This record gives sequence, C-alpha cells and structure tokens, in this order.
Amino acid sequence: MAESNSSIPVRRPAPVVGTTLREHVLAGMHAAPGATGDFTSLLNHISLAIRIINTRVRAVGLADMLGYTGETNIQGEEVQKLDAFANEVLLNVLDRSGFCGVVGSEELDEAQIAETHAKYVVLFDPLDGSSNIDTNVGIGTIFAVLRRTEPKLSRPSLDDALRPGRQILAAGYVLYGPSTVFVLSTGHGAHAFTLDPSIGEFFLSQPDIRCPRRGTCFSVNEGYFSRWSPEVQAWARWVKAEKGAAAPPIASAEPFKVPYSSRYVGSLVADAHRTLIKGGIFAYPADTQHTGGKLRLLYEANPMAFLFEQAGGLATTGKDRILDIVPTALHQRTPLVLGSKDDVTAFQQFVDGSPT
Ligand code: AHM
Ligand code: MG
Repeated sequence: MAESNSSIPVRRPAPVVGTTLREHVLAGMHAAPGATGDFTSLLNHISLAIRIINTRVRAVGLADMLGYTGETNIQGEEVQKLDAFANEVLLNVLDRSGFCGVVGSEELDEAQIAETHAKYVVLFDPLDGSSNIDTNVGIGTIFAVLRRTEPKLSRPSLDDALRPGRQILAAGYVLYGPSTVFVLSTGHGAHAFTLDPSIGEFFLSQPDIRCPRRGTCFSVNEGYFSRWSPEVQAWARWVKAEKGAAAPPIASAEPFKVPYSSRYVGSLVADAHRTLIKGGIFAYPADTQHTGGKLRLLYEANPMAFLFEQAGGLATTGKDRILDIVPTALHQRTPLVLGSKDDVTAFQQFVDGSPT
C-alpha cells in the first residue's frame, strides 16, 4: 500500500472483509520496508475529504446545495454548487496534508503548484456526473495519485502531472449511490470499501475485485449514434443484434450472445462501477462534437483504466491502451472504452480489425 524505498519483496497480507480502510492502508505500509508513512497519510487525508463530501451529498436537498453557482469552468461547463463544494473540500484537505506538490482538478483552470518539495501529485474530478445531482442519481469522485520523479532535486511543476497513467501509484473512485462505496487500488488489486455512515468508517466489502472476462451489458450514450464513426456505429448495431449487423471481424472461440442489455446512467463512476462488478463494456467514443472524446484523461480515464487493469479488465481509446497515453495538457480529453477483456477486444476489432 505504501511506496517503498527498498527492493526487497515483502508478502502482503491477504485483504480480509471487514478490515477498515485505515487498517488496509496501514497493512500496505508495513508490507513496504522503508516506507515513510507519507503515502499512507495522504490516502487517509483523501478518505477524510471523501467522508466530508459524502455528508453533503447525502443531504444535498436540505443544505441549499442544489443548482448552479453561476460560474463556468475551464471546460465551458456550468459549475454546480456541489461541484464547487467537493472541489474546495479536496483542495483544503490536500493542502493541509502538506504532501502535494501538484494538485489538478476538473474545476481548476490550472494546476496548483506548491512552493515546497512535496512529493505527490493528486489529480481529481471532485464530483463526477454533475448533470445527475439534481435528480438524486448516482454521482461520484475520481482521483489518481502519482509520485514526483525527482522530489528532492526539483520544485514541483505541471510536468509532474503530465505523465502516462501506467506511472500511477494509487487510483480510486467513490460512488455515492444507495451506499457509499470507495474502490481503491495501490497497484495490488482493486478493492471496494463500503462506508458505515453511523460511525464514519469505510470497511472492506469486496476484496480483489475481478472484472468478469465477458459481460452482457453495453453502456454508451446512444443518443449520439448519428455522430459516431461508421466503425463505432457497426459495433452498436452488432451489440443490439440489428438485422444484417456484421459480427466482429475476428471470430471468437466462444460466440458472443447478442443482443447485449443496455445500461447508461450518465455518471462515469456509476456506469464504470457496474461494468467493473458485472462485466460488459462502457464506451464514450469520439464523435463529431467531441472529436477527441469527452472524458478527461488525467482525472477520469486514467484512474478508471488503472482500476480496470488491476481487476483484469481493459481500458482503451478503442485502439490504444489508455495508460500508455503521454499527456500534453491538464484537461486533455480522450475517447474511453473500458470493461471486460472480451467485450473491449470485440469493440477494438470493429475499430481497427485487430485484437487488443
Ligand atoms: P462531468 O465530470 O462534468 O460530470 O462529466 C463527465 C460525465 C461522465 O460522468 C459521464 O460518463 C458523461 O459525462 C456523460 O456525458 P453525456 O451526458 O454526454 O452522456
Ligand atoms: Mg467527470
């Protein structure tokens, strides 16, 4: 769980249902000789911010938190009151931790760069699925943590954040659904923790999540069908078993069962969580309005891709592995296709005729 200064491999205890998030994080630190405890402390600060955000999400209709602030963010989107609140909480808690050299958020025009040599980078979408806030539909928080490459030698800069997702140290998301679920990976599997609201503690509820090899659901905003490329349209026709639809160009040993079921919440965290647990595919492809895709690479696609790979799934642009993309900008967008290995591979076969 914690970064290590030593190369000596140490056995990690198997995660046990009922362990608290704090205990889980601490056990990871003890399994990493030479660990300083900073990473553990940073994750505990993130968990604190999440619990603060959760209390407000749970009572959003009572706290004058519905609706918009009147501001527009760098993405040109109207900022909701809950977006702004979640952003402030994360910024304040991370600032107080003293561990962050660089912080990037969907709701910040530019990354916040510390004056210190602090060694971590935290990138987050404070409140994902904002369009669902006012209707009490599942929303979430997504984050990634990276370690600066030369924390002692250089001062933090944006370059510390513009690194491929395969260098992520920890990633997670929180789904504020019927219960509050925190899915976390520090590179040793993906584990889900459920909040017990009566005592404000996360308990391990699903250790070592494995995304099924194949699922039965597809999750995409089909309203944009007319804006997609002919290849993505061909894939959508196939998953719906439209008359005359072509099968993936490379035949699978075990035939797919089409039609798939359709599921689309419109909150990445909710759609991804269902896909992670039950399998299937989530896609937000490029379209004529979002030519580079809509979802943000650094704080939406990358953390999700890290978690899906940790759970044995795949995450691609439709062609290339998400975690290999070298970012050039904080708010860079990307097409995103993630889910079960077989289902993502079938999508890819439509797009470029080759297996993933
Ligand atoms: P947000 O971070 O502003 O909420 O936007 C991201 C959301 C994702 O949660 C979701 O997958 C997608 O945008 C929904 O977009 P659309 O309404 O175009 O389907
Ligand atoms: Mg989002």
